[in-house]
Amino acid sequence: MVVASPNPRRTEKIQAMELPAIDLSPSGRSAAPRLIVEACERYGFFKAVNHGVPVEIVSRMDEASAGFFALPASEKQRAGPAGPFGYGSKSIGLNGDVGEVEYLLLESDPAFVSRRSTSISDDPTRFSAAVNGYIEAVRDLACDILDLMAEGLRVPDTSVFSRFIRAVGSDSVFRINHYPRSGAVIHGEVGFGEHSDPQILTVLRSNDVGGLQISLEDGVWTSVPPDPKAFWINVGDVLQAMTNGRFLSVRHRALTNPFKSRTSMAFFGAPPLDARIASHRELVTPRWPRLYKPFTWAEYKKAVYSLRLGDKRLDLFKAS
Ligand code: GA4
Repeated sequence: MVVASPNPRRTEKIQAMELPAIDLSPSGRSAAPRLIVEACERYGFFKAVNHGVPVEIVSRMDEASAGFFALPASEKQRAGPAGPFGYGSKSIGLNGDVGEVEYLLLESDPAFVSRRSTSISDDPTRFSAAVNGYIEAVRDLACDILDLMAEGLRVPDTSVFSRFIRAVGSDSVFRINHYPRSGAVIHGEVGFGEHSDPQILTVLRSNDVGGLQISLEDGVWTSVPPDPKAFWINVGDVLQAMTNGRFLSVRHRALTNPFKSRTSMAFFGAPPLDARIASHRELVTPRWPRLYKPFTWAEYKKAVYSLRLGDKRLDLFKAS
């Protein structure tokens, strides 16, 4: 199907596709490792259902973010400009990328959240309790899923991936995005442009407004239906490198909705800065040789912030 694109001068294909939903409840658990591996090899993306994150934790976070974005612009700006942390509006990253979005980007460490909350909310204790509670829950979910991935890949030590996120000094970050409705413009506009996530794993949730799209092929987009009760999980660049290219760091973007505003929140699980990232030895074979040179997360992050949003930065680390 060819549909109106956010850029009216460019024709893009939007295809409908059933995306995998993986049941993490005790009864779905035995099939989960295999299904997760299949999904990550094919799409680098899947929906986690029956994930066990309590609804109160999620609704407390929804309230906290709605309260912040409803503030007058001058009050929100007290928490900005994002460089890269804090409140940002339209400007993304440090190199001139823009989108129809406003956001809060926060370090995931509870001490940082508490300190920063004083410029974000009149009730900083409540705000930081909501954020810290949410981060703790989604970090646990990310680690649980990473352990299932290792099991599915038949890596004997199932905490090989999750230990980076659990480590003291993990550089994980948390982002809350608010995409205002596009108003007078009938088609959606680009809220957050095409990119892959640099980290290990992203745990994403949104309100009941669509806008997220993933791309498995250049110029072909699949719209991801909203489901506020579920979490969308996507593979990041570092996990693509650690799995020696078996898992795909999926390219995605977010469009605004003409009629409703969209809120999404994402936990980006990352290693500590000095962690050394290399393809896991079980996944390097004579038939599937090493694809990437080893690097530290600090080196990778430097590349991330020196390039533009849509750049394919993992290419810089290809083994020769
Ligand atoms: C994309 C994923 C996360 O939102 C993020 C983003 C980061 C930022 O907003 O500061 C980046 C972007 C993201 C990738 C390329 C660089 C860095 C903006 C940008 C242009 C927090 C992240 O880690 O990488």
